[in-house]
Amino acid sequence: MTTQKIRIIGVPMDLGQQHRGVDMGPVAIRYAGLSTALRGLGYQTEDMGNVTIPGHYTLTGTSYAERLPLICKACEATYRLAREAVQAATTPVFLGGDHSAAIGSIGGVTHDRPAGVIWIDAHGDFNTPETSETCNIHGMALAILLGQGPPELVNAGRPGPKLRGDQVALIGVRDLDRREKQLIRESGCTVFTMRDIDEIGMSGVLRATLQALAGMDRLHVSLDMDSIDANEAPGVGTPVPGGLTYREAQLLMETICDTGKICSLDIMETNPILDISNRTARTAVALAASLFGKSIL
Ligand code: HAR
Ligand code: MN
Ligand code: MN
Ligand code: MN
Repeated sequence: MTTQKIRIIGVPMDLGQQHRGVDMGPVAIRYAGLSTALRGLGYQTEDMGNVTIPGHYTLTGTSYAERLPLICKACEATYRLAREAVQAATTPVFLGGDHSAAIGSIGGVTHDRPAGVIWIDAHGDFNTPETSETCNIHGMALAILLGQGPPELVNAGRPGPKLRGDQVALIGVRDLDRREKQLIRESGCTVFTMRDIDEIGMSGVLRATLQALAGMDRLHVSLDMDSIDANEAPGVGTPVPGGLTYREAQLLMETICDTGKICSLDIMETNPILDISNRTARTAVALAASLFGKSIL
C-alpha cells in the first residue's frame, strides 16, 4: 500500500492548545533530515510546503470560540491536500503542529476508501467540549473523527464521522481525564495503555493491534510525539512521565511496516521551543524511517 512517492505536507497548527512553538514543528522535522532519510530508503519525496494557518499570535484573545472556525478552516485545507495526495498515488506524511490537524489529515486520506488508524499517544484525545478540562481541541481530535464534538469539526471535509471505533487502535495511553475515560470505554476503539505494554510487551501489543485491524487493507499511523518518553522526545507541550522507550517505539514502527499497509503518517506535537537540540524531531525522523522500511540488518 505504501507508494514509491512520499509527499510531505507541513501543518503548522498551534490553535488546538496553549503553548507557543508547536507551529515550528514542521520545519524542525524537515531540518532533522526527513526527506534525506526517506530518499535514502529508495523513495521519491516531494515537499508541498506548509498549509497556511494563522498563528496563535494573530488571535485577539484565548477563547475557544475564536479558535474553532480557524481550526476548522485549517483542517479543511489539510483534508484537501490529504485527499489529493492519495489520488495522486503518493503516501502523505503530515508534519504538525498540534494533534487537531489529524482531523484534516485522517479525514482526507479516508475520503475515497477507509483506513485503519493506529493512534500512538500518551493521551486519548477523546474529550468533547463537555468533558474537556482545558477546552483544548487537540485533546478532542480522536473523538471528533469518530463523530463526537463540535459539528463544524465533525463535518470538516465531508459530513459525518470519519472513523468507526473498530477501525482504531490506541497505543501508549497513560493520561486520560476522568470523563474522557468513560467516552473511550464506550467508543469501541482497541486501547493499549502503558500498563498493557509493561505486562505483555510491545510485541504482544502489536500482535493484538494488528489482529484488531486485520480487516483494514490500509493503515494510517498518527504519531503524537508525547507518546515517547521525555528522554527521546522532550520537546512536547503536554509531557507525561513513563513513555515509550526508543526501542519500543522503533519496534512499533518496524512491525507496522511489515504489514505493507501503511498509506499515510502524521507526526504531531513536536515543539522546538521546548526541545533540546532538536532531539524530538530527530527521534521523529528515525521513527518515520523505520515505518517506511529501514531495517537494522
Ligand atoms: N486530556 C488533556 C486535554 O484534553 C490533555 C490533552 C493533551 N493532548 C495532546 N495531544 N497533547 O494528545 O486537554
Ligand atoms: Mn495527541
Ligand atoms: Mn498527546
Ligand atoms: Mn490530564
